[in-house]
Amino acid sequence: MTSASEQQHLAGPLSAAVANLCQRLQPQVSARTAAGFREVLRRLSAPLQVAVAGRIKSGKSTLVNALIGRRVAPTDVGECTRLVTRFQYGTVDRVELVFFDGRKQVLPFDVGGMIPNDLEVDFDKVSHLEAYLTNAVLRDLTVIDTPGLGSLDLASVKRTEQLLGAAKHRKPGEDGDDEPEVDEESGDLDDTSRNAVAGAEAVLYVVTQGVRADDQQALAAFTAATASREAGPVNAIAVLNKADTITPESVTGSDGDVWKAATILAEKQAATLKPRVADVIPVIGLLAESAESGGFTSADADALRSLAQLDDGTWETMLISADIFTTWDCDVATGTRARLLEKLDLYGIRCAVDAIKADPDLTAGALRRKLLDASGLAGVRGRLDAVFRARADGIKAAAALASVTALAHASGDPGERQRVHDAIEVLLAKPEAHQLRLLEALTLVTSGAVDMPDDLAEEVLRVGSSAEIGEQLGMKGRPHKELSAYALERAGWWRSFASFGATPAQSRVAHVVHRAYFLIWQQLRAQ
Ligand SMILES: Nc1nc2c(ncn2[C@@H]2O[C@H](COP(=O)(O)OP(=O)(O)OP(=O)(O)O)[C@@H](O)[C@H]2O)c(=O)[nH]1
Ligand SMILES: [Mg+2]
Repeated sequence: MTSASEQQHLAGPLSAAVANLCQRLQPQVSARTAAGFREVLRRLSAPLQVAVAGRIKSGKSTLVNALIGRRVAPTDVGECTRLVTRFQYGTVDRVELVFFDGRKQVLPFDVGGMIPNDLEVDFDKVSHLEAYLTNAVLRDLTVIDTPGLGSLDLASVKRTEQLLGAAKHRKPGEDGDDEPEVDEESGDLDDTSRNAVAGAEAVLYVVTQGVRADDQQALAAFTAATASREAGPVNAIAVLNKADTITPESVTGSDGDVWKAATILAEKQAATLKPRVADVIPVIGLLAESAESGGFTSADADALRSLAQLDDGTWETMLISADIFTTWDCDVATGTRARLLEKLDLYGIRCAVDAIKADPDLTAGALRRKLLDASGLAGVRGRLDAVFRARADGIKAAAALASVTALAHASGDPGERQRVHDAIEVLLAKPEAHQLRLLEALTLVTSGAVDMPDDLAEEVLRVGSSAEIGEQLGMKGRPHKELSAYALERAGWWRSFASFGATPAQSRVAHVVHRAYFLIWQQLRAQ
């Protein structure tokens, strides 16, 4: 069966160039490598694959629901949360359990329209879940919900790594009929494909208050799981989730404001996690999920209106803790209050009641929008668009090229490796494909593979992570003439750095940066 997502077009000219390269090389390589290339081609035409990763219970599934706009991933306890679930676009809502032997079993949604929490299957045999949903967001983004990294449950971790790293479970017929033979012929194909078609091309990393020292390690674990692909500022952003649970009093400069405290903490965490991630954005996943996925109802709005009638003293007392909130004697039923807590938590409830007090005529719809605003989801969406969607072409093409290189290396045939290498060099020498080389250089620098002085690393990051010339030069809005002169000056500087003073590894990066500036200068001159 072919899902709608597989009929998507390529993300842009860079992906098209790499697809073209794969197609041209196919007749010149071994059957095994060619099978890998077919997989790369399939992946190139699918939407960008974004994995939502992070520690256990950091709110990954909640955020996935908010992003998709539907409460479909089970949150809290249950078996599903231990499985990787890939949410992709489909013309009919459908969930499939995928077994390690490639078998699939359709799962019915539960009464609430969610993926069922308890699966009556042999867990050891299950690889992952594939969810096909009609939600428009998934047309150009496949979202992969993962079990918590750093989880003590080794089996879950292994499954995650396998899925992020493996391409074992293809749909029948997808890779041509010769595929199974190749598979039997060589036990290596799975490993090769694992490198070639690692599941995630980008990562949304979920942290909560106080990045622990081993969160950095968890991020590195993601990198390891994506095999040949590094996570870096081009393809990784982080969110500081559960911002509502931050005690503002513990954050200097917050003036007692939760959101301000979250923003300050997010900036601090960005300093810790950079340059592994582009940004750390505060968000309240729970509020976002309730407001965005139909969880917040007019009955909830009515209950909040009743609560808004309480006198200030009672109200402040009730908000001291979740326990007091549910057990305090008041007209709103205890069950209703528990439900509100589950959907909004104390901070969301306070926000909603404040909004009602400020405008007693607020409709349920308007209240829902207020909660959505308070959740910070728009900020996350904005960054997803700016970092992932806008760069999907570059990210996908770079990932595919890394895969092609890995496939050629794994072939064990020096002639084949050289042919692939030469073809890639020809591709990268073209001005229009230079962006790929720049992305590669950027990743080398930000991952620490190539050591650069901080100011130079910063410059590589700036030039490489934007497609807008003003931003690349760090001179947004400045006159054309200034931009042009600066680009030329930096081109010259990087060229001499490449020749004098740089280590061989730095020199390779410097050549790429030099050429990037040169191409910018050429482009400015042509305008
Ligand atoms: N207060 C608050 N609670 C949240 C927020 N986001 C998620 N939660 C709660 O945190 C708990 C865990 O959320 P999940 O989305 O299941 O977390 P997860 O990271 O997917 O968990 P695992 O998959 O088990 O690792 C749930 O009870 C959520 O309701 C948030 O922004 N604020
Ligand atoms: Mg989960």
